[in-house]
Amino acid sequence: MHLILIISLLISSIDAIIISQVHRSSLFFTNSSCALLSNVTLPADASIQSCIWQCAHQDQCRTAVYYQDNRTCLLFSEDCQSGNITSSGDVRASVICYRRNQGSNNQCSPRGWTKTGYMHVARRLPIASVLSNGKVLVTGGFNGGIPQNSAELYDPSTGNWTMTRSMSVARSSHTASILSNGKVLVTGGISLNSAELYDPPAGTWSMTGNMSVARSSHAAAILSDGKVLVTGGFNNSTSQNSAELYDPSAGTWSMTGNMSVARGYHAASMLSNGTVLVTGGYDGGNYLNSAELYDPLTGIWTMTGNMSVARGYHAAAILLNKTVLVIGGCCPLDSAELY
Ligand SMILES: *[C@@H]1O[C@H](CO)[C@@H](O)[C@H](O)[C@H]1NC(C)=O
Ligand SMILES: *[C@@H]1O[C@H](CO)[C@@H](O)[C@H](O)[C@H]1NC(C)=O
Ligand SMILES: *[C@@H]1O[C@H](CO)[C@@H](O)[C@H](O)[C@H]1NC(C)=O
Ligand SMILES: *[C@@H]1O[C@H](CO)[C@@H](O)[C@H](O)[C@H]1NC(C)=O
Ligand SMILES: *[C@@H]1O[C@H](CO)[C@@H](O)[C@H](O)[C@H]1NC(C)=O
Ligand SMILES: *[C@@H]1O[C@H](CO)[C@@H](O)[C@H](O)[C@H]1NC(C)=O
Ligand SMILES: *[C@@H]1O[C@H](CO)[C@@H](O)[C@H](O)[C@H]1NC(C)=O
Ligand SMILES: *[C@@H]1O[C@H](CO)[C@@H](O)[C@H](O)[C@H]1NC(C)=O
Ligand SMILES: *[C@@H]1O[C@H](CO)[C@@H](O)[C@H](O)[C@H]1NC(C)=O
Ligand SMILES: *[C@@H]1O[C@H](CO)[C@@H](O)[C@H](O)[C@H]1NC(C)=O
Ligand SMILES: *[C@@H]1O[C@H](CO)[C@@H](O)[C@H](O)[C@H]1NC(C)=O
Ligand SMILES: CC(=O)N[C@H]1CO[C@H](CO)[C@@H](O)[C@@H]1O
Repeated sequence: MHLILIISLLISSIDAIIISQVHRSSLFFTNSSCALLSNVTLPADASIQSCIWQCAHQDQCRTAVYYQDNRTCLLFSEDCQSGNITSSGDVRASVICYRRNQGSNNQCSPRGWTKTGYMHVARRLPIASVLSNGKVLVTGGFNGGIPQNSAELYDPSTGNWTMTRSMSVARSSHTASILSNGKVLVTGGISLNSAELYDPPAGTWSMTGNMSVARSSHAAAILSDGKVLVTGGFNNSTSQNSAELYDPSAGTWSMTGNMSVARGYHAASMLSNGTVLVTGGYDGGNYLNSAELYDPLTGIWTMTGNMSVARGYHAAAILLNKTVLVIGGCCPLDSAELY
């Protein structure tokens, strides 16, 4: 028999609604679709309220599950309900659905894809940047083959997109990098050597120094000193071996060492020791298996081991243990390898 109490109360100083569903003589499995944020063992004098308090003080927490028997308080990042946290058996537990917004539904989002708001402009090859305020800035890309200058912001809290000011120049196959001052540097695009900066609080763009070389389908990496390294790319149809550095404090570019191989459609990954690894790409005629390392202290590139296959238009990700995972690539590849 489940005794379900629904109590709504406002915790002072926190703009939130607590809905407490207290299930007694029940075992709650936590293999639900909700993502576990943390698992806290509360002290002996703890209560359900202490578990609510834990949740109320974590920005991402939506649901708390409290096991009375062993004072375990589990916090989840989504709105869960008893239907998702299956109950059976005879262990005493309490599920507290904590809701930050009265409007949010009292349900746990299933894992997988959920539709969210539509952008105002359809885009191929847009570039997305997560800003420090949590919003996502999307810039440029092609619409019907035409590069776009428009930009829009995604607000994760509402799922809505709003247009922000447009870039001065239409860009696709460009790069976007978040600087340590929170501004976003966009560089190049088809036949473009120009670069501009987006200021998130003001929502405005301003031109900054030009690169020496027009670059599209190039790659950018932020160095540990805050400078931005751009590498290769295409000036019209010619693949480039050069690389340049942007100094955010001066707003200027300077050439740095050339790569050994001219490449576009490659990937640049920042290794944990500050070295930049560039992998594969396309030189205008062939896909590339080669990889090279940039040393920011000397500005010199050195070849490193080849990948087992040539990859262009691929993706690279840094794993938590610092290993680099390169994935897929042109035409199309299902293989992946680790550096
Ligand atoms: C959750 O785990 C329980 C016990 O292991 C199992 O019986 C149940 O089918 C699982 N539910 C889901 C949705 O995976
Ligand atoms: C919570 O932590 C305890 C102790 O470390 C562990 O036994 C338990 O399995 C954890 N529960 C979950 C859902 O991770
Ligand atoms: C507390 O009890 C619950 C329910 O039996 C169990 O899932 C959890 O692992 C327990 N946690 C600890 C730390 O024993
Ligand atoms: C969680 O609850 C939602 C809403 O009731 C449901 O759509 C979803 O399938 C449930 N997920 C699981 C894993 O039971
Ligand atoms: C930057 O390059 C563009 C052409 O790509 C040119 O119109 C502009 O004057 C240049 N700006 C500076 C500061 O050199
Ligand atoms: C692009 O390449 C052409 C040669 O194809 C060269 O004349 C031009 O200076 C280059 N422009 C830039 C900005 O790199
Ligand atoms: C690069 O391509 C653009 C557009 O196709 C063209 O207008 C420009 O003349 C080309 N530049 C060079 C240097 O080939
Ligand atoms: C870098 O490569 C360019 C050609 O892409 C060449 O003009 C330049 O001299 C090279 N720079 C150095 C330092 O080798
Ligand atoms: C950084 O790591 C790379 C790849 O492991 C290595 O080749 C390079 O020598 C390291 N650089 C320094 C300064 O340790
Ligand atoms: C790397 O691959 C290139 C061809 O893409 C080849 O010329 C070169 O010898 C290879 N290097 C090593 C060390 O295998
Ligand atoms: C890092 O993780 C990868 C993938 O699991 C693994 O192959 C590799 O050996 C790990 N490296 C280290 C240094 O633990
Ligand atoms: C996902 C989504 O579209 N969210 C909201 C965007 O804003 C309108 C109101 O302008 C809401 O109705 C949507 O639910």
